[in-house]
Amino acid sequence: MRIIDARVVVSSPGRNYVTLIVETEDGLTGIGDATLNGRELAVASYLRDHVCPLLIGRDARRIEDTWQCLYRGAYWRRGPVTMTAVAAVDVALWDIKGKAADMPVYQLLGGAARDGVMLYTHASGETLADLHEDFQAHLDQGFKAIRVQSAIPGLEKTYGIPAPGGEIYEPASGSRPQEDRWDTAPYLDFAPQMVASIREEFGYGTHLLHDVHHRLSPIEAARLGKALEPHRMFWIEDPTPAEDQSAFRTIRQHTTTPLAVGEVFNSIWDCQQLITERLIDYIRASVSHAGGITHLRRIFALADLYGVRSGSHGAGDLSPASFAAALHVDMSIPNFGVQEYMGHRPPADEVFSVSYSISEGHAHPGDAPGIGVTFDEEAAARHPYDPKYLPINRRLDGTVHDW
Ligand code: KDG
Ligand code: MG
Repeated sequence: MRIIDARVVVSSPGRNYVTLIVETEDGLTGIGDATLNGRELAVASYLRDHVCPLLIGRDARRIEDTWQCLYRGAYWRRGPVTMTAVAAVDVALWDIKGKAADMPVYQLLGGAARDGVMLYTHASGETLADLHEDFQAHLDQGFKAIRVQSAIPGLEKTYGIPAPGGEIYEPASGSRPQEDRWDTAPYLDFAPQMVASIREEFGYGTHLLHDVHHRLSPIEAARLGKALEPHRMFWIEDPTPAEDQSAFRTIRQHTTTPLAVGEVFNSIWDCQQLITERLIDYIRASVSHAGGITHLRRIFALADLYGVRSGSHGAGDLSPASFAAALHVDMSIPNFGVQEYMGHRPPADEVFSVSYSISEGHAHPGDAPGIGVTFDEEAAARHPYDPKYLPINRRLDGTVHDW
C-alpha cells in the first residue's frame, strides 16, 4: 500500500485550517489536521518541504515506523511545529488504515470502551446575567459539563468572551497580534464570585470547569483553587504557565480543586513529571498538537497508571478532522475524562463533512471507515488563507504577561 501523493491545503472556512491529504496507490485517501493557530504556514512548510517528499513510496500501513522515522529521524525532536506536522501524518495514516479495514478507527484501537464521549462546552458572558443566560442555553441543549468564563469588571477584555453577535469565540484576529490588558487582583476576587453565582442559580447538577489560561503564579493559583473548593469544580485549567511542571506541586499542596493542563503540550515529556508525581487530575493534550493518535495514546496510557484522566483540548482552531480523531481515541481508552467541544464556524461544514454526532451532551465518532471526515478541496479553494494572530497580554504597567 504505497503512498503516491501527500499534499497540504491551507484554507480559511470560518478560520484558518491546514489539512494534509495522503493518497495511496490503491486509491485510498487519508486526512490529518496540521493547524497551529497563528503559525499555520510554518507547519505547512514543514510538511510540504520536509515531510511529504519522504512519504512518497512508503507503505501507508506502517504507522508506528513512520512516526518513529519522522520523530527520531529528524534529530530535532518535539516542539509544536514538528509535532503538529507528525500528528497530521499519523492521523492521515490511521484514516487510511481504517478505510482499508472498512472500520472506524475506534474499532482498530480496541473498540468502544463507553457508549459515548462526555463533552464540555463553553458558556460565557460580558455580565453575570449574560453568562447565566448562555449557561441555561447550554443546559437546554443537553450538555452535562460546562466551562464558565465571564468578563472581569474593570478589565477591558477577558480571555474566552466572544464579541457580541453569537458567533463561536475566536481569539485570533488581525494581521498583527492585538494587545490585551491584564490585572490579576480583580480576576482573583471576581472568579470565585462568578462560579458561586452559577451554583446559586443552577445548583450542583452540572460539572463546572474554568480556564485560567496560564495567568497566575503558583501561590495565586493555590488561592483560587481554595476559594473554589466549596463550588466542587470538575477542574480549573491551565492555572499557571504550563511549561513549569514543578509549579503544580505548590498548587497541589494547598487545594483539592482538580487541576487540568496540557493544551500547549506536544509530547509525553512535557507531562511526564505532572503525571508521575500525580500533580494533575486531567491531561489535556490533543491529537493534533501532540503527535497524533499514536503518541496521544501513549500519553494517556502513562496517565492511566497514575490515575490521571484525559480531557483533550477541542477548541475551534482544531479542525473537524482533529475533533473526529480525538473522539476515536476518547471512545477507546480506559481513562477517558471529558472532551472539549466548541464546534466550528460556518462555512467549515462546506469543506469538512463529518460522521460524528452529538446528543445529550455526548458525542459518538460514527461508524464510517477511518476517522469519518471528508475534505472537499474545491470548497476549500473558495476560502483562501487569511493570516491572523493570537493576542499578546500586557499587565497594566505594560509588562508582557502570559496570554
Ligand atoms: O489557539 C488557542 C486556543 O486553542 C486556546 O486559547 C483555547 O484555551 C483554549 C481552550 O481551552 O479551548
Ligand atoms: Mg484552555
